[in-house]
Amino acid sequence: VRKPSPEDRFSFGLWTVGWTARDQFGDASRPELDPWEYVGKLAEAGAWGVTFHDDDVVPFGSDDAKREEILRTFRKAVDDAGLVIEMVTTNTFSHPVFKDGALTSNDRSVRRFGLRKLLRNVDLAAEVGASTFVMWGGREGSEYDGAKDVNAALDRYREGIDTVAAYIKDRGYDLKIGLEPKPNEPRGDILLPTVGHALGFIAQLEHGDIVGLNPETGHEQMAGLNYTHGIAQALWSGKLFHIDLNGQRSIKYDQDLVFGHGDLLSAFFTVDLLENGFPGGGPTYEGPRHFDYKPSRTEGMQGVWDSARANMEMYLLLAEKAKAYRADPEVQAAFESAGVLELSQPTLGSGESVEDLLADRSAFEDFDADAAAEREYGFVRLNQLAMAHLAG
Ligand code: 3MF
Ligand code: MG
Ligand code: MG
Ligand code: MG
Repeated sequence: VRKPSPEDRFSFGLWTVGWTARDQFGDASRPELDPWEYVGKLAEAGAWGVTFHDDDVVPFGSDDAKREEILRTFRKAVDDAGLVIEMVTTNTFSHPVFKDGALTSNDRSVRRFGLRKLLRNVDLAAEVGASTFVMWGGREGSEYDGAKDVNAALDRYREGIDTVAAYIKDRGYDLKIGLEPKPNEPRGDILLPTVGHALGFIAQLEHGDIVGLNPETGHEQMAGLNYTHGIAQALWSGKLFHIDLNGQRSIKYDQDLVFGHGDLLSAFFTVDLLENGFPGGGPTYEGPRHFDYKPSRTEGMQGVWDSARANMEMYLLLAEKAKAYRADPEVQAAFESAGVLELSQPTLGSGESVEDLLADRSAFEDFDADAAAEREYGFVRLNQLAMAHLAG
């Protein structure tokens, strides 16, 4: 497979390659480098962009002078490396002050502090030229149903997101918000657990026009859901603003494996959708190919860079296979006989009213359901063609 290049628009969270592998049960297994030490290596590996949480670059609680100095050094390194800062996000989950959430903490003073931290980071995102402001509310949730008034929590969540969105508009920033759903971990249950919950929430916002989604592969799969269907519905809703690609093997703790190292077949169809769009046409994803993975704890610094490269290589391998799959005349014929393309045809004729449908005896009274039930769709053959391209 060819080498990744900036045209591929691959980007990485600084917290991915920068993860020192401290986990629930063990200490760090890798050294912590300064933030600017990662960017040159990312560019060398073929990445185009880098993303970060405020605290990934400037330690929590740094004073303004220190913050300015660190940001200057970091931005120079990013520029020197030729990378783009395409997305900025806010850490509202690490400091214990956020143990019951930021925007939905039961403690009002914590909510006000969380909102200020977010607004300050919106300014930074705009300043560094990011186009997406991701908000993952990892601590917004509960372990105990009695501990959270979910009606009030959603009111506060809406108030918080609307305040941030209104601020973006008021300042004239060219930024969109990407909400990142996750079902659980670190909270027992997190609010906005899936793509669908988040879409329902966005519909209730006053400034929902600039609020969309940043769905993560593993987050949907942790809930046993289909990631490709999730991003498909986000696309259909005009809300797929950004993506977090990674790997997850079934319903268990959040693994953050390399993209494609979890459910490979699902990853194939994810790339097929991102690269080739829906079979019958429709909205397409134009954003960056962003990875949110963790180099496994067994890996040293060599493993960090090998795993970063592996994400891009997996994506490019799958993109090649997905192109060949779509171009294959046998696949096109199988699409046709499976009705995949027929689904794009509206169910009612153009200008047909429900009265016309009721008057159409061929649609019901004279419809031979048993004969229609005889139709063979050939979905297994179609899937086998996909498998042959994937494994071949
Ligand atoms: C956790 C995540 C987060 C978010 C990030 C926002 C630390 O499972 O996925 O990574 O992606 O906070 O971009
Ligand atoms: Mg994640
Ligand atoms: Mg994850
Ligand atoms: Mg993520």
